[in-house]
Amino acid sequence: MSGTTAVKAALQAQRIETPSWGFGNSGTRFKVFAQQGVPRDPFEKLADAAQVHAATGVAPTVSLHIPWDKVDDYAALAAHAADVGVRIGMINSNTFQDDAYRLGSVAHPDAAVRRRAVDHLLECVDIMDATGSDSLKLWFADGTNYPGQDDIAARQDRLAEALARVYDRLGEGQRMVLEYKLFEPAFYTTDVPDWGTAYAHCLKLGPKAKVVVDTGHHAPGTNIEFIVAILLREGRLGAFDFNSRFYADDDLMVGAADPFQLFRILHAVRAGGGFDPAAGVAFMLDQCHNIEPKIPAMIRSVLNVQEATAKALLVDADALRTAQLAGDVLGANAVLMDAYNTDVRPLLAELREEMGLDPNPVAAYQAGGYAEKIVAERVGGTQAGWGA
Ligand code: AOS
Ligand code: ZN
Ligand code: ZN
Repeated sequence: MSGTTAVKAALQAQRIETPSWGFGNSGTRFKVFAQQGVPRDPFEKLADAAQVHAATGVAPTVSLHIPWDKVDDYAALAAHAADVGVRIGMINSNTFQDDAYRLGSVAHPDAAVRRRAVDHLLECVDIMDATGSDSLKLWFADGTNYPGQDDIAARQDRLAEALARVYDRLGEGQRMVLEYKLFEPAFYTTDVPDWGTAYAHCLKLGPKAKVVVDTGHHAPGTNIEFIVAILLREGRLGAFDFNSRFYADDDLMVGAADPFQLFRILHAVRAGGGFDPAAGVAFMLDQCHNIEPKIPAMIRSVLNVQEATAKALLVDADALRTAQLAGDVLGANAVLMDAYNTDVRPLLAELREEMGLDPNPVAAYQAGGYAEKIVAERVGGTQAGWGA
């Protein structure tokens, strides 16, 4: 295989998962700007996600969020996904929106609240069984706001106990992925604030527990590619939640704020063997499109990941190794920058044509009439939103 053919093959094999909640209305705590044609239920969210896959050819799975995507019949939801051309991806739990969780969920001081949270997580595994999903995605809003509010280590013990109960319930071929976040909604301590804490819990649990790196969940200046390299080296990188940020957890389109950082992260993925499907890394988008139209924004995001991936794949690995071993600092850096500065859009356009797709997926979606159709059809009912 020539270099370009291998790069194209890797790009064609890459899978990028979209989030059901990215198709619903969203906003900040100041205002949710409603958009016309937004899905009214999980079935319509899957139909919108299928448009992203149809346009890009690499986004065949959709993350669900429970209870935002609660339905009576999950097998029917999975069948609907297949009908529209996608599959159910990760099941995201929610232990942050009930009044009971004011002081936390799995780390709450009250055992009854912890039980309620664990019951929800176990229900999510039932939903994995019913939908064929292989991953339970855990993000906990647990933490404290004031020094002295609760015992830091005791909260870790409670968290570990809850995680172990859920881990034991996982079936054959199922896994859990644990996401960390520096702060928000808790402002003094967060119970899973960083990759080290997540990794420590995963290590204790066993090989079916892996870490999720959400690119918006670090302190400014954090070297995310270093974290990625370490987790891959330890076989514990479970998934990415891709998005981009200027300040905190902005959840903007991936690659919008800092395309060079995205490239560096994906270079670390490639160097650590993370593009090999056997590595089991899920490339997920965790974004909210507050002011931009949602489906084209999701398509744009997929393209941004593809462009950064293509550049990472174009890094001349042999030349890089030679320069590194020779101590050629400038030469090694130049190899990386040459790849980053390559315009990969013609290569991706060519690949799409080879895949029978329109070379310009955003334009193809916009010309297809789907946006007008959903605005006309989706009247009545309540439009789904972040949190509903
Ligand atoms: C929260 O900040 C995390 O990024 C979560 O991954 C996610 O956005 C939330 O659970 C919605 O599903
Ligand atoms: Zn996330
Ligand atoms: Zn987040």
